[in-house]
Amino acid sequence: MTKTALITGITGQDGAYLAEFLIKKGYIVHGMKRRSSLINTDRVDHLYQDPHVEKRNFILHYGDLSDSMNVTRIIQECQPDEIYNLGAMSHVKVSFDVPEYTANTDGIGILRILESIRLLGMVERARIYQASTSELYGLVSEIPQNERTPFYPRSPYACAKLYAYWITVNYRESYGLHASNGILFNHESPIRGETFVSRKITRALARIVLGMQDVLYMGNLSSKRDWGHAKDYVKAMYMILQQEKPDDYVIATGITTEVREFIYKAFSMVGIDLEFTGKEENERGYVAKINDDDFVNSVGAEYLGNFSSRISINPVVVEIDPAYYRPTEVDILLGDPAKAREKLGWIPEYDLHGLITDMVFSDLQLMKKEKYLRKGGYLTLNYFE
Ligand code: NDP
Ligand code: GDR
Repeated sequence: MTKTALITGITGQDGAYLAEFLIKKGYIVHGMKRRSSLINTDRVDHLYQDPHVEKRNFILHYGDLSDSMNVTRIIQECQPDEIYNLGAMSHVKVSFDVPEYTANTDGIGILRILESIRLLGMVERARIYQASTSELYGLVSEIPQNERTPFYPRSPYACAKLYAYWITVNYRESYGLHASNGILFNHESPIRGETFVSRKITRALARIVLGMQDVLYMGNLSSKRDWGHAKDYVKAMYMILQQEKPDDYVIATGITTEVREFIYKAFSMVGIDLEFTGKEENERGYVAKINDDDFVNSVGAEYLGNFSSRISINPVVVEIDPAYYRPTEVDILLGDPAKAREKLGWIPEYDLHGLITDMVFSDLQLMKKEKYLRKGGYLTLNYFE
């Protein structure tokens, strides 16, 4: 029997990887996409099928998690066996600017799905995955964090996700829904949103070595995150819904790294040794050494001369802009994935080195394309935050 899945947030990083993964498994995948003034389906363009094709296995529906009727109608139309609720205003810093919208989408969105399942009489049929987050641990009470670690959210985003976590548990316990939370720690990829820290770093690095940008402006360099690859993490989502009984799982690598160290590692991929001096707002990262062979092999011989002469005038490539600080910060996240390993058999394929390599080389390629376009007189975006 062909299974049908509905993914909210299908145009996002995880939605795109999950859709690809489920299609390979033979699923028919439906996705909720928002109407926007510019087309926002870049990440799933390779899966897109012309609506006039018969027997499509990838179908998009206009929708929004803040619209109850729309949520109910889409579920009724698709009759999904599995629902993955990935849709969210997912940027922690931005949630301080749009707290009410974040609460509505990230908190109440899943409630709309759960209630629809009851209303439509689909309790026995549909399994539900809620995209919960390590941000729930916030001001952590223990290290590492596991499924029993108490929550202490530190942002409007995390507060909204706290409601979503508990309402998912509550519907499971009250009505017997097969509803599970994946408590996923940070996961990144070459298609990560540009303003999350990992991608901001790898994009800026590519632009700096190609001579398209001078400095990377950062916020708090001392926070620590447990970073994995999104491709591994969407597999865990699927595995969670294949379990006979619904449950909640931490998905993490079990290794934590400072933001500063992430920057250092990314630059070292292209033969650049960075050193950091100064404290807090006065901290700077500068180029201490260029390993010419590594630079040439990774970036290209034609870029070395220009980069070296720029660095000889001003070697600073990382500076702090307090605008990127958050009103309340989550200092350290480190997950214990033992339960997922034992019960799901989930083991990630990528380590941090593999993740950073994937992202750095992908962004180098992307920025070379942009440079080429600019050279040809075409306009490209500046990606100001
Ligand atoms: P993205 O920000 O890349 O994607 C979010 C998706 O949600 C996009 O498709 C976006 O649409 C959609 N969306 C936003 N608002 C609404 C709305 N009101 N109604 C319907 N859809 C909406 O996030 P990720 O792919 O990284 O994350 C997926 C989920 O997992 C999110 O819920 C996130 O909070 C959670 N999470 C992510 C982690 C990570 O490290 N990536 C870790 C733990 C949890 P559009 O493209 O139009 O903006
Ligand atoms: P996070 O991811 O808040 O953990 O949420 P993000 O990459 O935004 O920040 C990670 C850490 O880096 C610090 N930081 C900066 N962050 C950004 N975005 N930009 C900067 O310039 C910068 N400088 C330092 C941050 O302060 C923070 O400590 C992500 C999202 O995907 C959530 O949706 C998800 O739930 C969690 O991961 C798990």
